[in-house]
Order: sequence, then structure tokens, then C-alpha cells
Amino acid sequence: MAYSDKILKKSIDPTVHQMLARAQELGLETAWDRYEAMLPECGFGELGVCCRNCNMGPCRISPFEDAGPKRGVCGATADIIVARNLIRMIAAGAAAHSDHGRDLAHTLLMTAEGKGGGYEIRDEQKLQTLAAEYNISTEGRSKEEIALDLAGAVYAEFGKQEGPIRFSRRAPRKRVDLWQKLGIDPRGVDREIVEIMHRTHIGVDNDPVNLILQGLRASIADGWGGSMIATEISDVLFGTPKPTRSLANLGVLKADEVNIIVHGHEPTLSEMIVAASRDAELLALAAKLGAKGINVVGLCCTGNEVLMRHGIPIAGNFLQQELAVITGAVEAIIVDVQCIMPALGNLTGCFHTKFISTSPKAKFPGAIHIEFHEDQAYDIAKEIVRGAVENYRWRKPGQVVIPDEKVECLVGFSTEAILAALGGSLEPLLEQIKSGAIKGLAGVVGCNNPKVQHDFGHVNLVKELIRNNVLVVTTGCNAIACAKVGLMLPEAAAQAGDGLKVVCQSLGIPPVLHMGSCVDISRILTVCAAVASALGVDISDLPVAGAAPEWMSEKAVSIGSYVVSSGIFTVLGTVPPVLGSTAVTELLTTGAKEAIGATFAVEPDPFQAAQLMISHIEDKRAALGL
Ligand code: CUV
Ligand code: SF4
Repeated sequence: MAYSDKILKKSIDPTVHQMLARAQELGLETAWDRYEAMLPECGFGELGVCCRNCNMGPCRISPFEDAGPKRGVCGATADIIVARNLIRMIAAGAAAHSDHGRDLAHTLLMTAEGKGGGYEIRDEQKLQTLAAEYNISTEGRSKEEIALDLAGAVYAEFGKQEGPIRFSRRAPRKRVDLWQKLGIDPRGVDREIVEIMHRTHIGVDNDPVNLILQGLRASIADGWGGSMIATEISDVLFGTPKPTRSLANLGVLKADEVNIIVHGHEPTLSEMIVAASRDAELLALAAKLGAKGINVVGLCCTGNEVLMRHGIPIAGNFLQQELAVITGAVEAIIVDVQCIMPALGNLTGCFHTKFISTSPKAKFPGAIHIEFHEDQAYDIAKEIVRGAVENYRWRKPGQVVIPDEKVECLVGFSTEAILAALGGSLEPLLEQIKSGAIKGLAGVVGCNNPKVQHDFGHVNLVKELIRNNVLVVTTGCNAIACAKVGLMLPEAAAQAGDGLKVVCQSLGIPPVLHMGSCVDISRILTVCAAVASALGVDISDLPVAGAAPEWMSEKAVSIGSYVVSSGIFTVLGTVPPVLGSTAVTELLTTGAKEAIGATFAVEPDPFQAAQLMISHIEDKRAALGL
């Protein structure tokens, strides 16, 4: 079918074209329509020069040299306002990731106390490793006893006053020394977030550099604290991901089965929904209602979690959430927290689809709220799935349009799985990097954003990198974009440069490795730290670069900040709201190099972005004498 240019320009994904045409036919709006209706977006907001931090304002600084106010009512300049706004974004992002980590710590605690309604400790090996890291004795103790101490220890990281955050010591000694020298070694996860809110209150910190440094400190507490805790404790509870085959894109929805979408972030919910979908009683009920089975599929990061651990198919990334509903084939979309569009309430109202919220922290207009509690996890999950199954009878087969596209992928590359693929040590990877067969490593991550053509930046940046022998590790919505175009198959090695191709073929791995959800960017940090330590250098010395080609969330701002704070040059594909301050922009894009050994760059064109990353990698190789 031929689609209008208007539709084709919105995405490179054929399922998006098909479903946008379908939306048009049904008179339904999506994020793309709402984005267009929003244009032109607020210029002050875009530049970051609007301040609402007190009620003498709102104030906004004129971007014009010779006209309009240059100071807020309190006297704050554009530099101060931009810096304050930026670090408030970091605070929100770090809070989101870290609260996710805290919830996992809570689940571990309940499980260790025997009150985890169906959870168990699946990875004892990892439990032992983490216990050793925290100096928790393991001799002759049950896994529950060890887990109880570990849960207490990781829980305490959030409320610590003096630090250090244990996992931050996975960073090479040189990096930690640098953080300490700059005064940005985090003391506790919550403390750094709270301090941002304090410092950005009217009349507190009014030095842009001092503000940005606090932003970096909170972001480090996210990456090496909250997010890393989320990742590690999820592995203890649900198992550390191993290479697994699955499918990606909207075609994973099934015309003859009950379709349940898990959407959001925390695996505590999605794991139990998956388990409940295999319940014999519910399968029998589905059969009785004429469905061939119960098909759970994922969206966004919680989708990545169950994809990595159970091979649960992934229906799409952030901008596909509304499109999944528009297929008319979804009995329930079950959500917890983060990246869930409130638009789903109205939209599901046009279909038989039940929109079910589960977190006391996240309620939505038009949703049915069934609160999820860890101590009765399985029972609640079963009730939710039962509701979805019963809803199958209301599906209108005439309204169902499911795109055909579903693409195979090989996922599950946790740090441990990568080591296993390498035969147990990093040495073979280091050898390939030294020989130049692999030029370096790139972490490509982040969201979708209707400001840019959906998946265009993700896919083209990654293709360009592997073509130039850069091994790509990915998480979040970039990972889903890559899976959908077949870049996560060992066969995709054919699209890699000669050196990378041979390495991938001999190891049987794809040139693009799926490391998980956004909190799992902590896995990338762990790998980089291990490589740097093995070479006796800092992370900033490594031929490594990062990118977020289509980012949109505050979490992504925190991620970018901790990645740069960890010494990794990072290219953003959409412009952050900082251009209203030359001082802040220069600090982030040049000044930071001197201080922390890495900077941000902004480059919307993915081919140019790849060039920036490759030339950075080449400079680092040269400096290492490679
Ligand atoms: Ni990471 S934060 S749109 S899904 S990557 Fe996807 Fe969770 Fe951004 Fe959200
Ligand atoms: Fe205006 Fe200053 Fe108040 Fe911000 S803090 S709204 S710049 S007076």
C-alpha cells in the first residue's frame, strides 16, 4: 500500500506507516498529531531560559541582544536559569531510575523475609558476588539470610549521608579520585537529588558551574547507584540474562490469542504477569473463550526486561505504544511507571482494550487501577490476567489490523553473557581492540521523539558504527529499534566492517548487543570499568563513545550526565534546552573535557554523529598507542 509523504516522514518502520494510516481512517490522534498541534513549541522553553522556581515569576530571559529582560525578578541570569533547569531534569531522571532501584531492593527484602508473594532468588551466583562486594558473610548461610543482609545494604544506599555508594567503587581508581577532587563523588542517592531541589530554590546556588557539578554528582548516584542497584537486584531475583532468541515489532500480536501488553519499567510486575499467563486455569479459561492461548508481549523497558530474561516478544518502542492499541487486538495494556502516555486512557476507550494501572505512584485518566503489592504478587497478577482473558470475548475481529512485520533477534547480553561468549575473560575482546579488528565500543541508547523521524537516527547511527568496525552495545528504545531491523541477529555481521564481521562470526554474536533496559546502562558502565581497570587506565582513555539519537525523557538527561561524568564522550541527537546560556553550553560541550575528560556533542544527523564518535574513538586509540 502507498502511504502519504506525511506518514512516511514520521518513521522508517513500516508498521508505523500502516498503523498511522489506520489511525487516520478511524479518526484517532497520536503523539505525532499532538506534536504538530503544539508547533511552534515555546522558544523560551527550548532555550531553557524560562524560570518558574518562585512566584515573583514566571520569568523568561530575552534571547535577543538588544531587547527584553536579561535578568529574572530575583536577578537570575540566563546562565543561572539554564543551569538550574537542567539539573532539575537530572534530579527527576535520577529519582525515577533510583526509585525503580529502591522498589527492587524492597522486593528483595520481602522475598528474603519470606513475604515475597511468588518471587524467589533465581541467581545465587550473583547473590554471592554482590554479597562479597558488600562484605556480607556467606559461609554456611542460606540464600535468604544472605539476601536479607544484601537487601538491607542496598536499601541503605538511598538514604546514606556520607557515602560512598558501594557500586561506585567499581569505577577505576583514577575516576573515583577525579570525582573526589571535583567534589562530585555521591554521598547517597536521595541526598544528591534532594540537594538539587534545595540548590535550585530561589536564592540558593547561583553559580552555573557549581550547579552543574551538583547535577553530575546526582547523575553519578543514578548510574553507579540507583540504576546499578536496579540491574543487579533484578538479576538476583529474576536471573541474569543469557542469549535468547525472540521477535520484535507489532507483528508479535496474535489474531487468535489473548494479547496482553506489559508496558513501563519495573520487572517486578512484568515477571509476574508472564508467570500468571502460564497458569493452567487461565489457559483453560482462554481456550473456553475461543482463544488459542495467552500472548504476553512487551513495550519499552519493562518489555526489554522480560525480553532479555524470558524471550518474551517485544511489540515496539516508545512511539509505538498508541499504535499497539490501534491494532484493536489488545485485551489489556498493563502498566506500572515511566514513559506511559496519559493519552492511552482516551485511546483505549475507543477499543475493547483495558488500560490497567498498577502502581500507587502512577494513576491515569481512563485506566482501571488494580494495585500491585509484592506480598501478593502472583495472586494479583493472576487477577489482572484473568480480566484480560475475559475481555477477549469483547474483541471485534472486524476492527483488528495487525501488521505482519516481526523480526527475529538474539538478545540477553548481560556483562556475564558477554564474558561467557568470550570464553570467560575480557582478554579476547581486548586483543581484538588492540589488533584493530574492533576499533572500539559504542553505547547507543535512549528514547524516541516525534521531533525526529522515528527510528531513523537509531538505526542509521548504529549501522554506520558497525560498518566502521565499532561494536555496539545498546539498551532501551534504541535496542528495540535495532531488533526490529534485524541488527540483533548474528547474520547482521554481514553489515559490519571486515574486522568486526570476522569477530562476530567466530563468536556467533550479533554486531549489536542488547544489554537490556535503561537502568541496564549500568551494565555498560561495569564493562567499561572492567576494561579500563584491566588496561590500567581511566574510562576516559578508552576508545569508547555514547549516543542517544532520539532521546526525550528526563531520565535520558541523567543518563547522558553520568555517562559523560564517567569519562565517555556522548552525542545527543535532539537538542537539550541549554542553548539559552552560552556558558552552560560551552561547559557541557568543551569545558567538561578539562574537568572530567569527556564532553557532550549535539548532532541530529546520525551519519555525522557516527563520524564524531568514530573520530573520537580513533583519537583515543592513538593516545593509547594503538
Ligand atoms: Ni528506557 S526512557 S522512552 S522506555 S528509552 Fe524508551 Fe524506558 Fe526512553 Fe522510556
Ligand atoms: Fe524569576 Fe528568580 Fe523567581 Fe526564577 S527564581 S521565577 S528567575 S524571580
